[in-house]
Parts: sequence; C-alpha cells; structure tokens
Amino acid sequence: MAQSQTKQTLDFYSDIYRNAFSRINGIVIEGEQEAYDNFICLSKLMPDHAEELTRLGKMEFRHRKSFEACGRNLDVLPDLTFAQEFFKDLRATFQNAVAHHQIATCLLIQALVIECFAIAAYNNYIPVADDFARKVTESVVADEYLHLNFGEVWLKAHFEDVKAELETANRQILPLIWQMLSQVESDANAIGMSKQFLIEEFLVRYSEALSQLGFSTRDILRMSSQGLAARKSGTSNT
Ligand code: PL3
Ligand code: FE2
Ligand code: FE2
Repeated sequence: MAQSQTKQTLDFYSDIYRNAFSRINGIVIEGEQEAYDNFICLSKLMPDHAEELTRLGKMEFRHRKSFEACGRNLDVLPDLTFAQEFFKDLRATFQNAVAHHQIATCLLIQALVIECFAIAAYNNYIPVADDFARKVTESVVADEYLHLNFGEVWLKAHFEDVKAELETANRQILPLIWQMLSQVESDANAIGMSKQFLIEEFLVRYSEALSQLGFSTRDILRMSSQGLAARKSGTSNT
C-alpha cells in the first residue's frame, strides 16, 4: 500500500522531514495540552465525574510530555506558535460551550471529535514513525480509546435530551476539522502520511461513535459528511 512504499524513502534526519515534523510535533503537543485543558474544564462542569475527568486530563498531560520526547529524539524544536494558531477556532468553540454550560457540546468536541481526530492521526502515523515515536504513539493511542469511551457512555445515557444539541454542535465543528486537515496536508505528506487515510479513519471512528450513541444510519451519514461536500464544491460555510 502507498504508506509502506513511502516509508522506505523517509529520511528522519533530512531537512524536509524535520521541517514538517516541527509543525506536526507542535500540533500534537499543543493538541494534548488543549485536551488536558478541556478535561479540566469538563471536571468543573460535571462535578459527579470530576475525579475520572481529572484522571483523563492527567493522561493528556503525560501524552504531551511523551510527544515532546519524540521531538527531542529527532532534535526538532516543535513550532508551538503555529500549533496554537492551528487550534484557535476549535478552542474558542469549546470555550463558548463551557461559558453556556453546554456539556453535550463540550463532550462532542473533546471526547468524540478531538479523540477521533487523534486516533486517526496516530494510527496513520504509527506505520511511518521512527522506532522511538512508534512505541510512544502506540501507548498514547491506547489511552485515546478510553477518552472516546467516556464521551460515548455519558452521551448515550443522555441521548434523547442531547440529540438536538449534538446535531448543532456537529454542524459547527466538522467544517473546522476538514479545514484543519487541509492545513496539515502537506506536512503530513512529508512525513509519510496521507490526507485520504486520515479522513477515512476519522470518518470510521466518528461514525462508529455516533452509532454507539443511538443515531440512525441516515443521521450518521448526514452528520459525518457535514461540510465535506460543500468544501469540495467550493462553497464555503455550510
Ligand atoms: C487528544 O488526546 C489529543 C489531540 C491531539 C490532536 C492531534 C491531531 C493531529 C492532526 C495532525 C496529523 C498528524 C499526526 C501525526 C502524529 C504524530
Ligand atoms: Fe491524548
Ligand atoms: Fe485523549
């Protein structure tokens, strides 16, 4: 397959690789930091689950440290300024939901969308990673399934009450995710990953999660393709 062909030609110490990796590494470090912040916010919004959410947040903090080690191992400095800009809109959307006490929206953003995005990214990175980063990423991705599961369990238990809120949140968030994927496309290619695989893996994980909650196939297809068709045909703002 295309990924393994690319792998043979990757030079982890070339300028091209290290330059792209400084932004990708920055994104995953900042992404783990955002995830930590989001779980801490959630622990305040959901006092009954505060202990578990704090525990999940601490895992994200360890992930950040692990990915910092991956950058150091290749002697690459993560571009955190770029990464903060990359997450800006997603962060603002989450913070707005926090301000309005929209727990379901917060969980959709962090526990479903961001975690599915991370699982898709990490699973695609593992086959093309250097040995050190591969081991790190394998152990990180195992944790991300637990984070996804937390959101699935809570949202499923409150499904009828939160269904409409989730559809609205989905409409807001998915176009941002497609935009973020486009921004990272050329750097992801330079380190041996493909945008198409990222989209596919994201859609598989996200639609499985929506189905767990109780959405119908029709709902899932409508929701998971939100903003995708419009972007392709050149129309912005769905
Ligand atoms: C949740 O625990 C962490 C969220 C991190 C989100 C990362 C998204 C990364 C998208 C960029 C694709 C490149 C992946 C490279 C993997 C090292
Ligand atoms: Fe994480
Ligand atoms: Fe996570």
